[in-house]
Amino acid sequence: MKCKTCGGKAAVNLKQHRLALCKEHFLEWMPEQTARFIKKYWMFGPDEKILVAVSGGKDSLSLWDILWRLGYHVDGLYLGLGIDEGISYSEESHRLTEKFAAERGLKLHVVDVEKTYGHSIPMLAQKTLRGHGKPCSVCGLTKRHEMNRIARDMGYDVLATGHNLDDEAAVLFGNTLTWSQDFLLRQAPVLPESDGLARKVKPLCRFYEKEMTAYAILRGIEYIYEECPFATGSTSIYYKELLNRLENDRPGAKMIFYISFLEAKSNGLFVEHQKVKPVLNNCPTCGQPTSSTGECSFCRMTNKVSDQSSVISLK
Ligand code: Q46
Ligand code: ZN
Ligand code: ZN
Repeated sequence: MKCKTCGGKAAVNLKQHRLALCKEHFLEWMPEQTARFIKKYWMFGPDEKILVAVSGGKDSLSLWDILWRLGYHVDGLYLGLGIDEGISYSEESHRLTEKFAAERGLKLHVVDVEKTYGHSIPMLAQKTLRGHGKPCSVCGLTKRHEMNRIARDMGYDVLATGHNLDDEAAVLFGNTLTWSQDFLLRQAPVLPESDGLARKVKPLCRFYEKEMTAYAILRGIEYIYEECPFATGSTSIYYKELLNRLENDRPGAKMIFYISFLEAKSNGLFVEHQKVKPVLNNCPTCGQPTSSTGECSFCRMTNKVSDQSSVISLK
C-alpha cells in the first residue's frame, strides 16, 4: 500500500478516511486535522493560554505534543491520584509525564491529591464509599474540581483534555441508552466558559483511538500502556467493546454516530431544553460554582473525610 501524498511505502491505513499515509505524512496529517477541528469548533485562538490535562497516557501526551508543534502556548497539568494498587500506576504515569515535558522543555504543573488534601483517591473513596463500588466517582469529582481550580487560579483561558472519538462515542452511547438530556446537552467538543468554570475543549474528539496509538508510537512518545487498575470491568470499556464490534462490521459507524449527534445538536435538537439554565452559586469554601446552595460536592467530600479522621476509634 502506498502513501497518498508521496507514493512511498504507507505506514498507516486509515480505512474510514480511505487514506493511506507514510510515517512522515501521517505525522503531518494529525496536527493539520487537529488544527482544522480547533477552528471548526471555535476551540481557542492563537494567543490564548492553554492548560492540557495529562495523565501519562497516549492521548493526553499526544495532544500536548500536537498543540506544542502547532505553536500554541500550552502547559501541562498532572494530577497525582495516588493509585498504586498492584502496579505503580500513578508513579509510572508521573515519571513518563515529567520525562515528556523535560524532553520538550515544557512547563508542567503537578498537583498531588494526597499532599494537597491529606488523602489519595483510593483513601478518599474508602472513606466516603465505605468499600462500596469503585473510586471512579470520587476520582472524577476530584479531577474536575482540581482541573478547574488550577486553570482558573493560574490564569489559563482554556482547559484541554485528550478525549478521543472512541471515548466520546462510548459516553454518547451510554447517555443515549438512558436519554439523559442534561448529559447529552453538555457533551460537546467545546464547553464555553461560564460563572467560574473554565472553557473546556476536546481537540482529539474526531480521532479514533487507533489513530492516537499510531501517532504516539510513530512520534516515539513513551506513554503508560497499562490502564488504571480500576478501569477493569467498567461500563465505558463495555460500551467501547460493543461499539468496536459495530465498527468492525460497519467501518465508520462510530464516526457517523458521533458526528450526526453533533450535527443534530447544532440543528436545534434539545433547543427547548437549552433555554432552562441551571442556577449556580459559589461554594463558600473553595469559591467554585456549584448547583447546591451550600458547599460544592468536592468540599463536602473532603470535609466529611477530615471529620472522620479526627474521630478517635475506640475499638
Ligand atoms: S476514574 Fe476510575 Fe479513571 Fe480514576 S479511578 Fe482510575 S479508572 S483514573 S479515567
Ligand atoms: Zn508520504
Ligand atoms: Zn467547594
